[in-house]
Amino acid sequence: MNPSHAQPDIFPGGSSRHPPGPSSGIDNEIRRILLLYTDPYYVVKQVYPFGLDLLARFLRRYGYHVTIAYPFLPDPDPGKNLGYILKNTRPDLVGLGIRNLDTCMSCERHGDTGDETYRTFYFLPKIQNLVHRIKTAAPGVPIVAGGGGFTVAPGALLDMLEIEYGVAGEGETPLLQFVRAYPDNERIHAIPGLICRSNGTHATHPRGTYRFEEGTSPFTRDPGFNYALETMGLPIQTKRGCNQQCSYCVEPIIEGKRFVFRKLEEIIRELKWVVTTHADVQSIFFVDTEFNVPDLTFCTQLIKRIIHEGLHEQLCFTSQFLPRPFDAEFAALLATAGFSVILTGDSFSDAVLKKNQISYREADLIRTIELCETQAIPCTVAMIFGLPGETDDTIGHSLSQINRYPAGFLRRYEYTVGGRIYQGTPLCRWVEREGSGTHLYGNQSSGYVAPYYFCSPKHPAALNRDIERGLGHGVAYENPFDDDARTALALIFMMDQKEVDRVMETFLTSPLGACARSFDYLFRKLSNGGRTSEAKTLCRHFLNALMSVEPTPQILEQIQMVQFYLGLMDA
Ligand code: B12
Ligand code: SF4
Repeated sequence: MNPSHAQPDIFPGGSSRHPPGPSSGIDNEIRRILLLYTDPYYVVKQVYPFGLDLLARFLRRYGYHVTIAYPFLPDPDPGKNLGYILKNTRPDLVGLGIRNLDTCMSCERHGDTGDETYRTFYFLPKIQNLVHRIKTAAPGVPIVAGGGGFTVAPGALLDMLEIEYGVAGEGETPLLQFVRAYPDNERIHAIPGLICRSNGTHATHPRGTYRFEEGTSPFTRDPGFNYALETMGLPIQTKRGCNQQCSYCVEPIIEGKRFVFRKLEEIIRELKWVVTTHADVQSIFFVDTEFNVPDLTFCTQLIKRIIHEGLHEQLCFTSQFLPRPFDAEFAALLATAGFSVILTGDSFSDAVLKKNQISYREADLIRTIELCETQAIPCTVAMIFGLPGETDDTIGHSLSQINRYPAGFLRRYEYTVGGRIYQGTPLCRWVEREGSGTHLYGNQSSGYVAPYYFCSPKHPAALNRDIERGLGHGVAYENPFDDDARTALALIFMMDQKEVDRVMETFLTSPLGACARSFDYLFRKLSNGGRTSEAKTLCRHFLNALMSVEPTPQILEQIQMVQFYLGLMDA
């Protein structure tokens, strides 16, 4: 019997008692934990595996050896990467981090799933392959799934992936409890938030109350994903939850309808930690559902503290915001603190907003757009066309407002077409009530895990063509899995994973496009890391490659830059 199973209680997170983990000397079957980031879209948009990072930090506190790994890089073959990861980590447990099921977008030119009405990226088939490979290469090792995407449809995902355990919602405490209880079924079945599948049925245990780990452990970010921190912003959460009911949205399901706030002191302490430890990080992404809900009190206090501490002189900030609540005083504070705003501004039509239970109205959206303009705050308005209630007239109205407040230096528009139907959302309930048929595209599957959209008044591809005509241009999401971009990212990833020899070997045989995209980052990391000899080799190889092609102004500029770097190192 596993001696740790003799423990009568299960420690909640943040317990002040020292918990018996492997570090306490008590034998425990699970010691090495592999947390696998299963997001294929990282290859296109490098979003840091923040959820897994919090889990790793928490479990390490209890003495477990935890590795976060990414199977879609550096080799184009995930099977090869996964084989390498499993061999190196020899895990006793694999945690599958499922952040996204798909991209939520129905008109992706380069998407891998769809028909003549929609096209998108659907990630689950790739995740299924990973699970299959894990089971073959590491038979008997328990697999526990979790993450925002998983929480949307836990039962259906366990079935689809043919695994037994998952965690809905926040994973720190349930995963610790699982690790300590496994394989004792009785104890496993008592874990809040855990969902277990056996013989085709699911046993779900209500989620426990979440609380942030405050002041208990040092902050960390995994250096193996450093590039994500420098490009997409370093994620920090100030609270969890959303009390709104926007018809299409899964976030109240993922984070809960009630807010759990962090202590301001802790957020400031974390920001100061970023400044002292991450010199190359310029931007913080507050990954809250919306930064300015439920009202302006908490976020205003935070921004004032940021300014008071002078943190705005070292960092800039981004987050998602609702158009209401948002006033002139708040906008002025955001501007002083150096915020960029991603505005959840689904539609300019009050009829559509109302029908979709969205709390703000056109007047709020316009006022916030104007306030951002007055305060010179960079603002991206994120819209959705085709939600219930959308007609040619409402679309025409939204397009005319976009043209009235056009995209420019500080203002951008992004839009998606159709509302992705996810299990448990008001939109899903509405579709189920109304019955199948009109305005539904994609595949209705168990748990709504496969891409499935509501789109009115016509199918997504046709509606998108209308919108592009109305705007006079497309708002294209350029996200092809481009070969050069992929190779460049693989090089960068290897550098973050400290595989310098492999970086050098691959760089010297990579096409110019990949070298050009990765050179800056690689050179910076090599020279800052004291690897001058490798930095010089990198420069010389890149210079030779640049000199062997047609000398366009851009190539000449790059040649000058590399010569400048070489000069500095030779001086
Ligand atoms: C902030 C955010 C962004 C930011 C990220 C910025 C940054 N620098 O990190 C931006 C705007 C860039 C972004 C981009 C995208 N996003 Co986004 N994003 C979010 C948001 C609001 C928060 C994510 C977050 O970091 N949360 C904080 C972390 C700590 O929480 P967590 O991930 O939930 O982790 C906890 C638990 O889930 C659990 N857990 C996590 N992993 C695991 C693993 C195991 C084994 C266990 C047991 C538990 C567990 O424990 C963690 C700690 O408690 C979520 C919605 C939400 N509220 O979750 C959407 C969300 C995840 N995004 C979504 C989407 C669709 C995207 C994009 C695909 C959009 C697009 N088309 O480009 C891209 C994907 C990019 C990528 N490569 O992943 C969807 C995914 C839905 C789906 N289809 O599955 C969500 C749910 C939003 C929505 N309303 O639909 N996103
Ligand atoms: S869209 Fe924003 S405000 Fe609406 S439910 Fe989702 S997270 Fe909350």
